[in-house]
Amino acid sequence: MSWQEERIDQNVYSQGDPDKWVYSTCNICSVGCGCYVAVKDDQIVGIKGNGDHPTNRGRLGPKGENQWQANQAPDRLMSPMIRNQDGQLVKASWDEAMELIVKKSKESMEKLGPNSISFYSTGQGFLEDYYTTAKVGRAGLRTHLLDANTRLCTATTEFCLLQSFGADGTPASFDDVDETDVLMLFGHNPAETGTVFFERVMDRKQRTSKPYLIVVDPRETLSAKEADLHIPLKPGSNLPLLNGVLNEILQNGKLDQAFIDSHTVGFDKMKESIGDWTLEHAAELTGLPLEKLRKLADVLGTCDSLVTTTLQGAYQSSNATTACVAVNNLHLVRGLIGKPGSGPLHMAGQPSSSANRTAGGVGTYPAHRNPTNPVHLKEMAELWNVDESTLPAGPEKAIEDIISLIEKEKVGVFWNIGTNPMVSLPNRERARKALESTFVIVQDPFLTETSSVADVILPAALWGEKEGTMENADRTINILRKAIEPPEGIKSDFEILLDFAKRMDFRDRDGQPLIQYSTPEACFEEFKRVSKGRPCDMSGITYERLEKENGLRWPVPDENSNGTPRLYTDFKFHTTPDDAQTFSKDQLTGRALSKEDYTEIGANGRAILQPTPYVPPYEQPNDEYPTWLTTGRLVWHWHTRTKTGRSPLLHMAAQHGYVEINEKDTADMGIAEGEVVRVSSPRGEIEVPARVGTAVQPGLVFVPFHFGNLDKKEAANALTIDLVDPLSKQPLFKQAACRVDKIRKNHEVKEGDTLESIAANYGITAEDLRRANHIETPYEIQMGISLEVPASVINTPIQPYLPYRNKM
Ligand SMILES: Nc1nc2c(c(=O)[nH]1)N[C@H]1C(S)=C(S)[C@@H](COP(=O)(O)OP(=O)(O)OC[C@H]3O[C@@H](n4cnc5c(=O)[nH]c(N)nc54)[C@H](O)[C@@H]3O)O[C@H]1N2
Ligand SMILES: Nc1nc2c(c(=O)[nH]1)N[C@H]1C(S)=C(S)[C@@H](COP(=O)(O)OP(=O)(O)OC[C@H]3O[C@@H](n4cnc5c(=O)[nH]c(N)nc54)[C@H](O)[C@@H]3O)O[C@H]1N2
Ligand code: SF4
Ligand SMILES: [Mo]
Repeated sequence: MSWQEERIDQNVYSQGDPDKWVYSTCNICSVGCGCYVAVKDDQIVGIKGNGDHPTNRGRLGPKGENQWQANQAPDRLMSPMIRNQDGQLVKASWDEAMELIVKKSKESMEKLGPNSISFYSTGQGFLEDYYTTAKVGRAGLRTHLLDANTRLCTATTEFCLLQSFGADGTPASFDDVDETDVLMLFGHNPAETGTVFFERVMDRKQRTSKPYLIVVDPRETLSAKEADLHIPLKPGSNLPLLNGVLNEILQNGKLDQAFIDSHTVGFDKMKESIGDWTLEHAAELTGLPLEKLRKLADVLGTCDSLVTTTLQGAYQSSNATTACVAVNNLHLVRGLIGKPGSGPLHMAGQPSSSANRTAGGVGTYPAHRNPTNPVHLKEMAELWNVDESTLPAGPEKAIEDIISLIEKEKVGVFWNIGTNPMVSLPNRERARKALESTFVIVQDPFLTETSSVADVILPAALWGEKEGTMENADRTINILRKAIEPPEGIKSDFEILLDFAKRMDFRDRDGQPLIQYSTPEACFEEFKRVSKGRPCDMSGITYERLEKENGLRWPVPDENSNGTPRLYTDFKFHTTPDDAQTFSKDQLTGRALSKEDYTEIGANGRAILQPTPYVPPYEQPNDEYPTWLTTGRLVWHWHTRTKTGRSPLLHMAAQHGYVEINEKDTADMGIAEGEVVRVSSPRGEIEVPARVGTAVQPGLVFVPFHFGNLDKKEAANALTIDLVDPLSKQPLFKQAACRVDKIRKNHEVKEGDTLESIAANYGITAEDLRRANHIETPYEIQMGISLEVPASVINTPIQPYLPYRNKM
């Protein structure tokens, strides 16, 4: 059973009732909560949850409730800008900006060939934008350099699904979470990153004590605090954990032999690849006690239903795709997929990153078509009415590949839409140098850190000011209606792309304009035709239905279909070569396989049990950098804070960067709460206050990545490593080696010094000085002794957060 009852959360600042409430969807995270936008005098004045929406039954989280304040921010971009000869960004007209882009694009195509223009887009736009990017990019410009911040986010979702099931699309849905006996959150902290989803889990758990909750996370997160079984493994040891546990289950667990025989291939190879993994070996590499591993193997090996979610602790970690494939293997050998309450639920993060993968705005062609399969390219050419030979083919190019191509001067235009790579890319110093060397377009509602490398800035309309659809983490397509017109002079991403296509005069085979639609709805209708017969078939969806029925899960093959809450109920997978979205990759090296290789696997509709070879983390703590660094999120902020930093409440709740350190480590190092310390890695360093606690294990520190101001030394990505997973090419944000150093001065105590006077001299409080030196009473200081004075102390607290409100 889902939510026990609806509860309408709302946050409205309006004198008198709003003039209207407009149907929409929260544009923050991948949970995809239904909402209504309050409009008064043509301004957005608030938001409330949609009580009829099955995902949230009216609930909203703190970011959901406060997102609309960014629309009102006084510093929104109101006109395009062009960098002049003096290096200054100056206001320009749309015509000037777009003509410059057209000129640069043509120059680049002429000089460097079509594959020299790169779109780097987002997981926060609309399906219609992504489909248009795919068509403009591939059939218009004929470039294969299409990627998005989804590479940093959910590339591993896609690749682990491709490896095991042949196509993207997560098997289980939130409905299965409502039914399952056991829920395993694997590297996923929804209490802070999917608050309404976590409330939904806890709403049921409080009433029925189900599901049994397992949380696999090196930190004791707010989610882990609610777990029946918390697995605080060492950073980077997901695969040793899974290989050990799975091998144990193969020996002693309840296998579904009939399922394995009828619906999978590759059992022997998979088994062989983990044959040496004893629980003892797993215990050694994960740092976990043997009893914990036995307990985990027992629960996972015997439960009658199981949903496993994976997120960044899996995707941005060592052996990312392989560990997620191991999760798929677990579900397959137990036959726990395609059945009520069972299946992997490989999550998304951003509100529509899944839509970008579905619509073909990143690596693969629209509607899960394989860019290395001539059959699929031919279909695409027919659908777009273009010459098949003009469509770029081959494996995808990821952002880190594109950065390398920029460094080799092979990219003439880099078009950045709805993402802020100067804060979000790993090893940002390298990325900055690369982007400074090419022509960069930044399309964003605000001036961001990435504007510093922009040659042209295009101001984009925000959520609430445009119409379109998004796909959430469980394949639900939701609609967002336009609540208000954007401020004058601002265009939506969709309109900007259409304008570009028109100015470039892209044509189809018959000499007609390549893009013939002019509204998001007409674009969606075209995408429906493109999706027909594919795994994500949306033929039965209309904008009207999406609003009336509060979202629909694909596939929706016709108007009589109510959508598909669970994939693979017939145990038929997308693994016949001409159905599959991929010919898959070698599980160890990531080398793309050929059609012949894939045909040889002989899956033909059966799921593939892939081998799961282990590779130790590339960078591990060492003498110079003895500490593990991990990075991630706080409940109060959204990524690079361009929206949440503009909401007074969210800004006040967490105002600056910090590093969280275990209290044992701070005691050893003599670091006081709030004391500014230096964290350095082989790539760079930051100086941020220490937060002392027990949530991180000793030997590990956590830095939130939300704070990336170029003028401050607090960006997590000054430290992270630009190493990617060989299959998904997703960066390894969750593990690097670092060191923490005190940045202290010494003070020789002289006659007349008091704690107060010394502290005042250095601009800190006497209390901070006392704590930094473990002084119990003010009388302990004597002349001649040397006191350690923290460089500074910043003690702005982070607002505590209660993970679910039913508790109150
Ligand atoms: N408040 C908030 N919510 C968000 C976002 C946001 O910015 N702010 N962003 C959204 C987006 S785009 C995404 S992708 C999601 C991300 O959502 P999550 O994945 O839930 O969030 P993270 O904090 O990135 O990472 C999750 C956990 O991985 C753990 N971890 C680190 N190393 C390992 C490891 O080796 N193994 C395991 N098992 N775990 C490890 C970390 O301790 C962390 O608690 O959140 C979405 N929701
Ligand atoms: N160290 C570390 N780094 C990470 C991660 C981590 O866990 N640790 N997580 C990674 C993950 S999972 C993600 S998803 C990325 C996120 O990283 P980014 O995508 O770079 O972060 P955002 O702040 O979400 O950037 C979105 C941008 O789009 C703009 N925007 C908002 N609405 C619109 C719109 O409608 N149109 C346009 N054109 N622009 C709009 C915003 O103002 C903002 O500048 O960060 C990644 N980087
Ligand atoms: S859980 Fe996600 S989608 Fe729902 S209100 Fe919060 S941020 Fe928005
Ligand atoms: Mo993400």
